[in-house]
Amino acid sequence: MVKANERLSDKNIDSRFDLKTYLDAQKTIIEAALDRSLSISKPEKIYEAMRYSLLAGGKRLRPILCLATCELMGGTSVIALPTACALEMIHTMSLIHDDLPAMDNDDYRRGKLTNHKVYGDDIAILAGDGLLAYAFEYVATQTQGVPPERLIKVIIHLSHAVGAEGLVGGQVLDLESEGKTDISAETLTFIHTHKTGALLEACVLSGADLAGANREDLERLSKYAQNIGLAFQIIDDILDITATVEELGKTAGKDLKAQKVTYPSLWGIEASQTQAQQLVEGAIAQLTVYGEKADPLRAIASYIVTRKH
Ligand code: GRG
Repeated sequence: MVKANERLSDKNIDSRFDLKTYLDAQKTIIEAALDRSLSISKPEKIYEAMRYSLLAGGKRLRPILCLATCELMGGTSVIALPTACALEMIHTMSLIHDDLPAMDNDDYRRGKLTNHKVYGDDIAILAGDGLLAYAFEYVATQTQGVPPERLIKVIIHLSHAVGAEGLVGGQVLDLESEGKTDISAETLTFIHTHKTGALLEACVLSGADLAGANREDLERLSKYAQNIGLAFQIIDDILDITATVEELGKTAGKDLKAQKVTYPSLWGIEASQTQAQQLVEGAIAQLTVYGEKADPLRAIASYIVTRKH
């Protein structure tokens, strides 16, 4: 077990937990579940556009977090799988809309042409809308063996993460900040806790609530999620500078080109890396009480700062 004050390194996680094997196995389960979740119906074009982005790959970090937290809290992956898929549907819709010309305007995502480049802006908007609506339907209709009051909690977590207190609010402030050079670290953190952190927190809390977690567990897991959410975004900003197009599967160096204020532009790359590391250590400290059972969540936190894409 990693002690709260123990310095985090790849080595001490890898020595007792094979993260790659774990992530590969979870990804296989999630890819198959996503493929089953949405079949082609009429009108074919919209289903094809929805499936194009939903099945385009990606790390599947959000569903993996949901399954891992549910299991940590004594639940099974079976009860969490529909919610895990719904979280990936919501994440995918946010990527489709983010890539649109009216938003971040990108041609590539997950190593493929963006949805609007293949299907046009109109269908891409509707594909995102379709995925968003379907995510909620999917949770409500496909979850089995969970009391309805727990499902309502999940719906609240998902809707909170989507709305003005989550993705939408973060995106609005991000758009408003474009071209401004006087963005403070506080504003930047507001953007990212909403745009990135809220959905990651919803993954963890939904998984926990499906398993019937108590208030103390939810508080610990919430802090864990907030820390990894911010660390995730700091690393995202660093990778935008240091990683290649091939590694990222999307345009690299975009922030610099757009003269966007980011964590590395405020603090420098090294200080940003240190900050992300400290956040992950703080996240891992929340897991101490769970012993080795929490190794998957520890390893996921460690992966967030060591990832290359
Ligand atoms: C939710 C109604 C509604 C609208 C969406 C466009 C928008 C509003 C919000 C933007 C949200 C966004 C794109 C945030 C960035 C989050 C982020 C860091 C994405 C990259 O996540 P990864 O690295 O991607 O996990 P993969 O491809 O691995 O899944």
